[in-house]
Amino acid sequence: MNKLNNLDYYFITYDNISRNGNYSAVKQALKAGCHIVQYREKNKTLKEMIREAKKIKNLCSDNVVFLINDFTDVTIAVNADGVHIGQDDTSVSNARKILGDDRIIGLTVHDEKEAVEAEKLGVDYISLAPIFATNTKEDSGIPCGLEILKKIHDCVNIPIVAVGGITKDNVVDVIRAGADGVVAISSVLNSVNVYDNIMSFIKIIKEVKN
Ligand code: TZP
Ligand code: MG
Repeated sequence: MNKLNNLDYYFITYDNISRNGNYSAVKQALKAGCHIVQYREKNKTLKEMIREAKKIKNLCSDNVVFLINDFTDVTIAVNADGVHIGQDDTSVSNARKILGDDRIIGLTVHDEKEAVEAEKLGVDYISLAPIFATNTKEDSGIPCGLEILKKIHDCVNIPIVAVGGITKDNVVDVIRAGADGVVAISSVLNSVNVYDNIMSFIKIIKEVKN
């Protein structure tokens, strides 16, 4: 089974801006029809991360992909489906050595060269970031825009998740440019109703794809 066949809305946790915390936000995301969750935590100890990630993983049914940002050890400790890493994290080959062939590895890329290289390295999907300007991640770099997304879509054969500055106003263009899924952290979590928001993202995305 290809577990990455439903990426439409890709949920990334962000405790600081989630009104009722990560657990509640993930619960709403899953209820809204999200099939992929990445536990991303920059301010907690390893022990705290493992405890929280285990709880969140228990919310995820078998058809939901549960990934850990950055940490292969947390990935193994909570038996997650895989890891998501960036260009400055552990290498893909090291992550593969630790996690084996059955676990998913996602890699953030910023341009065509990194995207092509990522596919060669055997990652299961890439995220392209930031597409647009964002305040959610300080060091996210210069926005790459939709033209780069289109080019990458034309030259790689692995799924592409678009990240950074995505809102309901631009998501149609992002999907049309070739993204298989989108992340919209602030757009979704700054609202009172995470459930309604993700539902409408998924509805828009499915309409464009059909
Ligand atoms: N990686 C690159 S930009 C970013 C991450 C996690 C933050 C995206 O947040 P937003 O609020 O959807 O722009
Ligand atoms: Mg990272």
